[in-house]
Amino acid sequence: MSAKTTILTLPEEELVHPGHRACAGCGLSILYRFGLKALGRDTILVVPPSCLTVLQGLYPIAATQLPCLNVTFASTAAAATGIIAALKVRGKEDITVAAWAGDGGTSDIGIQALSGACERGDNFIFICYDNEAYMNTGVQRSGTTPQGVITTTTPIHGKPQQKKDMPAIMAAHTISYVATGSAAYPLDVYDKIKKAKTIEGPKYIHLHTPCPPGWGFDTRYTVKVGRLAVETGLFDLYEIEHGVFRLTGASKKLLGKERKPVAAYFETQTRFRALTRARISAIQRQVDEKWAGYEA
Ligand SMILES: Cc1ncc(C[n+]2csc(CCOP(=O)(O)OP(=O)(O)O)c2C)c(N)n1
Ligand code: SF4
Ligand SMILES: [Mg+2]
Repeated sequence: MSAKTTILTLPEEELVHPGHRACAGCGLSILYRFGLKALGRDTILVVPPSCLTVLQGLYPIAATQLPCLNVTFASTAAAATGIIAALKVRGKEDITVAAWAGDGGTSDIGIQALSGACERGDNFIFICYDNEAYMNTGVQRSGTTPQGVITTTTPIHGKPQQKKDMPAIMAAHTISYVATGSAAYPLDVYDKIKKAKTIEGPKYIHLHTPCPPGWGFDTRYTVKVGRLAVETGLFDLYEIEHGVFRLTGASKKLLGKERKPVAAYFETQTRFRALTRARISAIQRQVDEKWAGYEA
């Protein structure tokens, strides 16, 4: 891979304006800024209903500089397919088509169109920002909400089910590039999106984006919370390139080292308040087993 981008080599041009409408401390807003820098001006965006539609606002006072189609939840990837076809007819295949959808719009409502586009091999980048609930409508649980999390639809004991493993589902489509990233490591995300642009066919990037009001932490701790998810081994940074899995960045550095206990992450957020000691121990065991697999 080419040299890693640093804050000194990051392009200065801003494609997201400072006056956007996301909450203070929004993890998505960090990665949208870095992500659009990586995608560049020759990009058409496709966005379903989500906090991102709020962040952007509507033309002519949108907070971003790129053309964007706001589409229905279920049709994000299908709309991207249509744009790719139209660009082909016009001989403009050098334009990048990038879908940005929330976890609800990706793992629940948009999954069939995404699966179809990937099975067809359409040339686009699908980016899921995972704030682990339906935040825009008031914190309802989604397929990627972790087990035990309190949401407005799992208000007493927390969500009983496990978090849906979207990157693994996308890797099962045998697409050429699947990667994960975190708002705590935006330069890593920048490099992964840049790399995705060079690969033909469908690319899927899954981003962990802490959300202060939905997760219950102070707006100044977004990066700290995002880092803890990685340092405890709960959310891992990796790439699956042409079927080959490798840990990257901060997760790769954890190999052979002692990870922080998962409880250190849970303590930072009120959404985990229903977790009992027994449940935390069970989650710690699951994480340890996953990492034993990585070490092996
Ligand atoms: C078919 C349909 N159902 C419900 C809604 C209402 N709705 C708008 S945004 C949203 C939440 C989206 O959640 P997610 O995709 O995780 O994005 P986030 O809001 O968390 O950024 C919902 C349910 C809608 N617009 N369309
Ligand atoms: S609710 Fe969460 S994801 Fe949505 S704009 Fe606010 S901080 Fe960002
Ligand atoms: Mg969400």
